[in-house]
Amino acid sequence: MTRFTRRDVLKFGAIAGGSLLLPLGLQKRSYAGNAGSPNVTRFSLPFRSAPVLNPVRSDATTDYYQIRVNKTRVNIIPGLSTEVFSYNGTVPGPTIKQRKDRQSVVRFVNDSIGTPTSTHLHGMASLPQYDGYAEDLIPPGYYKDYIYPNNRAATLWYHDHAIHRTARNVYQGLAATYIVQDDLELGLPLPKGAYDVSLMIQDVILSPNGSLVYDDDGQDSLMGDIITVNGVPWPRMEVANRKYRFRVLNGSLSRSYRLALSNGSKFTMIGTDAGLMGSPVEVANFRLGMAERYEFVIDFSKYPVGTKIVLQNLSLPNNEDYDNTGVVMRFDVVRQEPDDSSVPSTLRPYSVIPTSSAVRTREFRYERSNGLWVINGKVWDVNRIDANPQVGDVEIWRLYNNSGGWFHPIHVHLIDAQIIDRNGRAPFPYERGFKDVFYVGENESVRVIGKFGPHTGKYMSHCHNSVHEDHDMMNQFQVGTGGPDPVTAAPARSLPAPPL
Ligand SMILES: [Cu+2]
Repeated sequence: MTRFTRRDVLKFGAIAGGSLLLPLGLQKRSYAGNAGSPNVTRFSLPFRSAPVLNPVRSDATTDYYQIRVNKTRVNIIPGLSTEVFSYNGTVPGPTIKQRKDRQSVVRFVNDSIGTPTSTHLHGMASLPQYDGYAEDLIPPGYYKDYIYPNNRAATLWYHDHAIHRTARNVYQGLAATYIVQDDLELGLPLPKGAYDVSLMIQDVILSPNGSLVYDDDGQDSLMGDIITVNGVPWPRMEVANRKYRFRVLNGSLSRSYRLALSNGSKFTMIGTDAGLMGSPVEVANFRLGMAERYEFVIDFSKYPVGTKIVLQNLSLPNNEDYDNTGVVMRFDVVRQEPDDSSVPSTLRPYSVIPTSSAVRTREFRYERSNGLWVINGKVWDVNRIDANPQVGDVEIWRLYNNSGGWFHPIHVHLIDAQIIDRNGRAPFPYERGFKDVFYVGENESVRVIGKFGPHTGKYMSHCHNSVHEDHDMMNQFQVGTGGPDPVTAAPARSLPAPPL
């Protein structure tokens, strides 16, 4: 197994990045010498959902899937060809839909991207060797079969997690939705089928010839000037005058959104990162950091056919941003349809974990130091363990960002946890559910509480601004003692692969 040192990766990054870097700044379109990405008329392109992936085969307990990680060309803007990395040829990749407690085996075949990949199924409690550990790489010409227990009903996503390459690999297209549903959820009268819609929001920069421009502003953040939903710039979604359930995921590298509806209507929030909340809550807008997922219902029956409602982004950093990043997509009410769905007042059993059940508190400070992003002053070290909870231990983690200049959405692998408070105040109403990403804003201290397990072994925690994660805001914890080694327990194997 190849291990990359930080120096190797920086060297490679400098070579690979040279042709991509353009002197862009985070400012309005009139920046010097560059016209920005090619123009796209907002709300002119039709909304689309990612394809759903069918298993190669199934048996009594397991569905087997195959995904080729390849280089391909897509049209992000009609008429312009863009080379991307993809899962099975599409950006975003295909959606996997699973039932809780059926197992998935997903084979990822790295056959043509020319760089190592690792796949993390974000939100799943996978064993360490199937969790997409950043140094557990699938080199070009190799494949790996990941086993997923599907032990949670939630909106998850799978994406690249290769050490020091995550931001580039995800930016180039390696991200997709993964949905697990259980009997409890399917028994609720929520909108289903075609009325249960996933939205992956991302932002990109394109050169005049259509190629992706990777500009992370000196390893700070990548802020795109085109907002895409499921790979389409500012799409227009035609809807019936009825209720829809939306599962929204922020798949951007560095951009946070504050979503709101242009007519001032409220979202009925029903789910957080780890699935349905205890009960729905109405909010006028909500903040969506990178990798966070929220689920909400919009009832379009309140509006006459012909109504157009824009999904807005109220979060424009420092009031200085590209044109058009304040809007995301538009819903056009185009037809009448009956609607037998409803949002029940109780969604699933949910209780707050008492702080008295915590056996210890740990503190993690997320800072910038000498041009690097660090946790408690340290960069990623595969040989260092920063926390060692035992299986079943409830711990409080205090996540602390002492900077007024940037925010960090902190992702903890393996566990689902709850936010206790933020700067001593209660979490926002829409955050009151189980989560695996915790938005730590400027000058914020966020306390989260969760139970560690069920697996033993090493798991990662990191900022989900992937630019920060790559340089080098990532650490790891060890649950219990021993456990499967994430790198050696199920290593990638060279192609050709035997039948699944
Ligand atoms: Cu960060």
